[in-house]
Amino acid sequence: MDYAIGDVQGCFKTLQALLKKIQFRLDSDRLFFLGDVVNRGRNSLEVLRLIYSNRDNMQMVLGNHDFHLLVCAMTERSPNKKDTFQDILAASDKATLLDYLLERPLAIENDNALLVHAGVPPQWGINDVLENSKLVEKNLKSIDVQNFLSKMYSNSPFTWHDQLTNEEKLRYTINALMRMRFCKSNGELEFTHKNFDQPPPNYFPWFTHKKRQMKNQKIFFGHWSTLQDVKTDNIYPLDHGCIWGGKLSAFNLTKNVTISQQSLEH
Ligand SMILES: [Mn+2]
Repeated sequence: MDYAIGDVQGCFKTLQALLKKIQFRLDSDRLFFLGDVVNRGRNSLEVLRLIYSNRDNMQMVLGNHDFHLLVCAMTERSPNKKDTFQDILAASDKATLLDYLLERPLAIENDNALLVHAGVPPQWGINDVLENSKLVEKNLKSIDVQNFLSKMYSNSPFTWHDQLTNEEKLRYTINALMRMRFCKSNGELEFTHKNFDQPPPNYFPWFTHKKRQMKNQKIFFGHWSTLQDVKTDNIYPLDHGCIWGGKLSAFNLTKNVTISQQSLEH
């Protein structure tokens, strides 16, 4: 069986309970983590070690928290007060784990489903997603990765257009795929609002735009824990707020059912 799993955010205890609940088998099952496997929770190191040690059966896309960890570990930026990944920064296997994260993709295409952390801007089709992700992934694997990471931490550009510099295109790709919630129909981003029911004026949740390119393809994503009962075709939000006392969920991609575990972190 294949499963997509929402934002773990260091909730190792709940993750273990969820894997028990789905009767996860290393010899026959595969897990696809939707990013933000670390930070905010108590056991980021254990979660990342588990995924790394089972890397033949477990895959993940990068989320904004995973990316933030890389930036804090490899540039002059310091963790902020809410960050809880100091266990990774102090670990004896830190280099191995960070190298593993640097090699992760921003998007995974699996059997006509796309797995991504935050979403896909309305103006992009599958090829735009994969091609632009590849450019970011190439930089993450390059020898100049520290310099690259130090330039990627910014909200701009908010809109995509062909005249952007390569650096701007890389930043837009990272922000769209890892951080987006609301946007305009042309893909103009916004990072302040989080509540589904209170969109900023003239912005809408990225998956509700009528002319969205990827309407006919399933998209599994995390990042937006306040999404409740979304009834949009082909849209599968799987961050069910484990870190906030909600649930950690696994979607069985073979049987099309969601299995959830109540958070054990509080
Ligand atoms: Mn996120």
